[in-house]
Amino acid sequence: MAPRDPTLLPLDSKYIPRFAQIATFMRAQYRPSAAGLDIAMFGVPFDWGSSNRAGARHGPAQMREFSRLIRQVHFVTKMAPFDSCRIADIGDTPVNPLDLMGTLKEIQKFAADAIKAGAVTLAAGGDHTIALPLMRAVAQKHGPLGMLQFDSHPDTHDTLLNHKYNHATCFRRAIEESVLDPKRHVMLGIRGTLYSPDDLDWAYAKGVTIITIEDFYEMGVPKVIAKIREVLGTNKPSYLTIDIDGMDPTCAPGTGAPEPGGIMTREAQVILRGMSGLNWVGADINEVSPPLDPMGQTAQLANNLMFEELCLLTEAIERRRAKGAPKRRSTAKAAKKKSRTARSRARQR
Ligand SMILES: [Mn+2]
Repeated sequence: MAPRDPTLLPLDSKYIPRFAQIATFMRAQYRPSAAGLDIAMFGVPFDWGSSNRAGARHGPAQMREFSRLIRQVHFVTKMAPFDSCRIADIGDTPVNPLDLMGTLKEIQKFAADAIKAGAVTLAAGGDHTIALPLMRAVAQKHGPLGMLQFDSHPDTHDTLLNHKYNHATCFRRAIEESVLDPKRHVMLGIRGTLYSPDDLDWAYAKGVTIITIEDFYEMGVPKVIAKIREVLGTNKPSYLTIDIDGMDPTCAPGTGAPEPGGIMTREAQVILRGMSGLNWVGADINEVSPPLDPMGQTAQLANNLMFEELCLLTEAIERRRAKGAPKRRSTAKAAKKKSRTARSRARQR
């Protein structure tokens, strides 16, 4: 298949060594805006919503550097996102490390501009706070969103350190603002010591589906996939957020609040591949903290999961495109007519 836009193909590592040239996500082309794109990848170098060990502000830079290793075709499905969609890295959102609330506004505006230009957003954080402004922008277009949240923490506290906007409260705010529909919200991988025994009660009371790590290992991967699909549904708009601390710390040590006993790499890959056919309208990956993992093992994993997200978004765009296209029957009729005309012309010759 010819690529949708040959000028937007990533650097091909078969011909241009991986260590050469400027780093972008997955070696994609850089574009200064989302105009003309189907999918806009960007960084959100923000970590002033972190309550403890920061460093995720450096996540996008390290992820770009390590994403030189990503190739262009999915190993299992053979999907080639850069062939069927127009995809580029549009840089980072504006940020001001001395202004939390102002930066959240900037992130939201940046994402909203990309969406207005016609693109679906795929962001790399940044701490998990970034999901709130990103989802606000996506919900402006699609209404309240369903969501799969890979995470070890629920992020549905009311306040942390007396502050309402941070990486432990973002999804409580999203539900309160009707950006996120709690009935179509699945948390996956929740674990770790609690502040108090009722930490999860608010989310349960709202109707959030919480698959704790205990549930996860009891159910097994196929049942977990089926449950997520059932809750999100295939038609309504869904958002995918991956907090890298949902992964086991042996797989992803470089994150602010690691919780032992989490999801392993292979399990995460299989679950994400089980999410095809859903109506994904945006995605992010977050909480990669390079100062806590200068070797980049965490970023390396994050990039592979980001590629899975890119494939899910691509497939959802293809499905929406096919729905918008004329029905197959009329296309077949037109083709038949065309070939008849061609045949009669050939006869005339
Ligand atoms: Mn989180």
